[in-house]
Amino acid sequence: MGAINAVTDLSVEDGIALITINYPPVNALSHAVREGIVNSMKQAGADAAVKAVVLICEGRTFMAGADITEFGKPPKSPWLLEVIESLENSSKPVIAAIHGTALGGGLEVALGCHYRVAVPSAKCGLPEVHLCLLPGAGGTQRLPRIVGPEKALEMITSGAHVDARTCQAMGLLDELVPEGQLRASAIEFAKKVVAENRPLKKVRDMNDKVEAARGKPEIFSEFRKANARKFRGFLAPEYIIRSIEAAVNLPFDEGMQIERKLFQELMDGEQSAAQRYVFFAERQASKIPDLPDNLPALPIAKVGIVGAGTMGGGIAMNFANIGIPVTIVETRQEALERGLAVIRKNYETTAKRGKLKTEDVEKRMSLLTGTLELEKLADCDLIIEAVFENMAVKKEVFAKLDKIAKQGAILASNTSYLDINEIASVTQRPEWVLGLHFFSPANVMRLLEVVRGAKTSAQVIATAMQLAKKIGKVAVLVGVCYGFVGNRMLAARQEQATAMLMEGAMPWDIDKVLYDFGMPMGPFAMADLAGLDIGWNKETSSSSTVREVLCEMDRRGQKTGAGFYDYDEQRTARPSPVTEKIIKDFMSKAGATPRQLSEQEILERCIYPMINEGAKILEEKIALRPSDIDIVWINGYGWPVYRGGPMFYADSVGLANVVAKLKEYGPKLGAGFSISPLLERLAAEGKRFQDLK
Ligand code: 3H9
Repeated sequence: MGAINAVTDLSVEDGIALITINYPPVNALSHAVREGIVNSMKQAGADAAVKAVVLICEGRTFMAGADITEFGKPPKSPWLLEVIESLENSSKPVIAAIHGTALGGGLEVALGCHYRVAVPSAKCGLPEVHLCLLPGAGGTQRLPRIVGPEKALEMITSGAHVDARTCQAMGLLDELVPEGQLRASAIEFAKKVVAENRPLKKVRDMNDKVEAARGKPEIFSEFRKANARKFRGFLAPEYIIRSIEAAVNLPFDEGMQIERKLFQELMDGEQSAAQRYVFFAERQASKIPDLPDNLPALPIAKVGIVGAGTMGGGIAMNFANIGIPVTIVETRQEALERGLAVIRKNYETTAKRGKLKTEDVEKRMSLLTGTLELEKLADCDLIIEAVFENMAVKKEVFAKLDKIAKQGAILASNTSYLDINEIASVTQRPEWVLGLHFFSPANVMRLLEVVRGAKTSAQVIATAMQLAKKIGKVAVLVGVCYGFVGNRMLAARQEQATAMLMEGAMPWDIDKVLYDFGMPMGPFAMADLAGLDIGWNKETSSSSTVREVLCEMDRRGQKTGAGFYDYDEQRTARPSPVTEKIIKDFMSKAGATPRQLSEQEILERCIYPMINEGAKILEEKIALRPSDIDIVWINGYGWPVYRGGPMFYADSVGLANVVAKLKEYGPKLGAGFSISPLLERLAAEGKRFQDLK
């Protein structure tokens, strides 16, 4: 007894063997962990003094899954299935003792144990779907046997982390034990199992729930139908459904074979490669190479927001949600009241959907203070300006804030395009100034572009990155340029989409191609949603573009019932003959002959110029790494995660192919278009963006 290997310890207390795994940070089931468990089980099995076994983890969590870093490498025995068999086939009861998160392969290991106990703060889940996988170590076969196929479908296709109490209610956990006393309580539980001579409960043999669902294919067809929108484009949910169908219709061992086959197909596919890449890309984004290690974040106990419009209100909610008081400043009382009322309505809607307790609506609202005096922001640790997108206006606000804000306060602008350095220049403290570019709706969208000015201090950046995580955002550090990473690339796409209108493609043709690619909507549907009059000026409008003409006709998007599309009462979009005529009139005035653009051309002309712009962004060091650009597009613009982001997508298409196509389309791409030297170099060298170090 004692150390089994570098990550596993085996000890015996009062006849109970304790297998303790210690493999930081998340006890992922790497080879050493698997080997440690199997060897411990052998020893515990052979030791006559051992009556039962407890499997427990050190550190912040129970096993959080298979080791994702091992995927794609040659598998090494013992495999996870052997580990689980060694637990399930043990002649002595095995109890999983869970804290933190038992996820993926970790939960599958726990399902291989005869009993499961957990502390109330623990969570269980099978999140493989987020990696475009299915639980491949029996999860799709065992979970339905405990919780029934309906709940298993929900839990595995959503990948949700389910809290311990709900798990106990579903029968997934046998007992909850006091917080902080897992080890002692699990040993007590094991002793009870021995004393009462309880049976070795093997989940594989629990057939009641799956048998009850046999001959009811509607369980699956209805689930497919109800979730069709949510699953659009994703492979894994359908594979998961099929695997659970096998659990219902076949004996356990045959179901396991189906699970294995489906798992392997997913693992070998492009979607899983993309989603595994995104998993690490997201974590990489928070790592800033030139910040000193362990630079402490500044405390942010009070936040000020200038502007109670859609953005300001949404931003405020992020902080109220985590208990940070926010003071919101407006220039007019009615605008302030309207802003606060919108926030309240948002919270109430969430409460109505059961996602927020009614008392929490009041609690959060009570953290928000509205005022008309900028001076009230004097004691804020962070002030975020969210006023009209105009440099002169923003400068005026910052000059005032510089006089009002206390020393050591961070001053942020929520600008989407403007030069943070110019904004910072009107203050005496440019090192305290940065951009925090939230995406609309700011309380929902996960992306935060943290814009580093030329003088922004390291500590201010570190604080912003950590704060972003606290409010549930994915932060990406970007440099100063027009539109930063996201909107700058969006502009490249928009330019092409607009140009194609003048060649014969209609807005709905272009939107359809991007929707089918997996985007939530195309550029014209997006423009209608945002409002066509953003940046439009009635006084200077001169019917010079399709968009201007639409605005002049009061077709300003969804809010006016018409824009590029016509909308009915339910806001369902229909292609508009009015828009079509406007476009055709423009074409005939320009003497252009419409032609049929293929879906391939539409897709390539929308996306390849974006990739090219992304490469320029890398050359100019506006983004730290290609994967950061991908994280921006996935979290800020709904780029389909199963395509890994635009830069990953470019790698999978092949950079030489991208360059060849850009050259072919060259004359159509506009006078200002040029191919990025970085893109051209990588293509010539046969390299990928992922090879950039
Ligand atoms: C699976 O199990 C397949 C099986 O069904 C079948 C097999 C046959 N492996 O997120 P954090 C690293 S698929 C390797 O920042 P948090 C992560 O990269 C797996 N590494 O912490 C990071 O490294 P670094 C199913 C992993 O507290 C560090 O741990 N399981 C793994 O915010 C900290 O991570 C999942 O999909 C892993 N499995 O969140 C669970 N997990 O510090 C995936 C994490 O170098 N994990 N790392 O950047 C999570 O959801 C979160 O990490 C967790 C902690 C909630 C656990």
